[in-house]
Amino acid sequence: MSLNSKDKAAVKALWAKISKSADAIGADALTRMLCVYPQTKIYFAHWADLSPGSASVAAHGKKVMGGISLAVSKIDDLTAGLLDLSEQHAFTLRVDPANFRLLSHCILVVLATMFPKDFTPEAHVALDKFLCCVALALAERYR
Ligand code: HNI
Repeated sequence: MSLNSKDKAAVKALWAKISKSADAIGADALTRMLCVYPQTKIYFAHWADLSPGSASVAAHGKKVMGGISLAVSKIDDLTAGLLDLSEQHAFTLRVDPANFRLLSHCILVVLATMFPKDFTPEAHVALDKFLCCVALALAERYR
């Protein structure tokens, strides 16, 4: 899976429209992941409150979207750009990389609901490919 120049342009154009809402997107995507795929709660058992919209969920949603923002800026070389984050998820956090696709799916759902006009089929396919590439880059350091 690789992104062509059309995909990259579509991702950047969508990101330009949605990035100011990144915190809200992150909080909703994380809330959905924890609700729809409750097995993901295992990684956040140390938080005081995992309920929808809690301060921990909001703070972490913001961090995740910071990671997505970094990925957009490193879109031409995601493997190198996300290597530190991959290292952290693989060795410190020990997150099963299968979970990356679950969060990616939730991000897509949130974008579709928050930005129905901008989330055209073309934007959808570009973002889906981008998030697959992000997940692949995050899995780089696992083995
Ligand atoms: Ni993830 C921490 C980015 C998917 C579990 N994660 C981070 C941080 C960023 C980040 C950025 C903060 C690192 C730091 O503090 O330096 N995570 C991303 C991105 C994705 C992702 C871009 C995928 C799109 N992370 C996931 C998934 C899980 C996950 C799918 C588990 C289901 N991440 C964590 C955990 C932490 C974390 C756990 C530490 C949180 C904490 O509060 O201790």
